[in-house]
Amino acid sequence: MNWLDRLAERCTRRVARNSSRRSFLALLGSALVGGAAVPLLPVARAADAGASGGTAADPGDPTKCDYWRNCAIDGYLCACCGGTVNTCPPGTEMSPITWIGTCRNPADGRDYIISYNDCCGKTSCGACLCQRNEGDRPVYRPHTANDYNWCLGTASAVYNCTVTVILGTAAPKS
Ligand code: ABN
Repeated sequence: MNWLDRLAERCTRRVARNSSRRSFLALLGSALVGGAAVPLLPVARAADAGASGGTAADPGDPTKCDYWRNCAIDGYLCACCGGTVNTCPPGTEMSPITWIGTCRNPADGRDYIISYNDCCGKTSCGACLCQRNEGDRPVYRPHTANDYNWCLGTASAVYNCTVTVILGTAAPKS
C-alpha cells in the first residue's frame, strides 16, 4: 500500500499547489504585468495615430507645418487647437465643402488626396498657422485656391481651424 499512499500524496500536493492562494496571486500578477505591456505593442501604437507621435505608415507630427499631409494647407492646424489631425475641436462643426490637395506620403512614396476641411463655429484658433500652398492657384479661380474660408454649409461661418483628412490614393500619372 506504500506506493498507493505516495501516489495519493503526490496528487494531493499537486492539486494543492495549483489551487493555492500563492498561485492565484502569481496568476493575477502576470495578468497585471502583461496588461501593462499591451500598449507597447505595435497595434496599440498604430491606433494612436492622430495624436502627435505619428506611426510608420503615417509619419511625422500633425502639430507641425512640415507634416506630410499639410503640403497644401492654409490655416490653423486643428491638432494644435483641441482637435486632432482629422477631428474638429469640441464646439466646432466640420465644413462639408473643402479644398482638396495631393500630398506625397514619405512612408510609401505614394500620392494621397487630402481634404482640408475647415472647422467652424468658434473664433480663429490662432495656434500653428501653416501656409504651404502646394498646388494653390490665385483666388480668382476659387475651386483651385486654398485662401478661402470654407465654412460654408455649416451653422456658423466663423473659421476656427483646419483638419487634414485622407480621401484616398491619387492615381499614378500615366
Ligand atoms: N481655409 C482656411 C482659411 C480660412 C479663412 C481664411 C483663409 C483661409
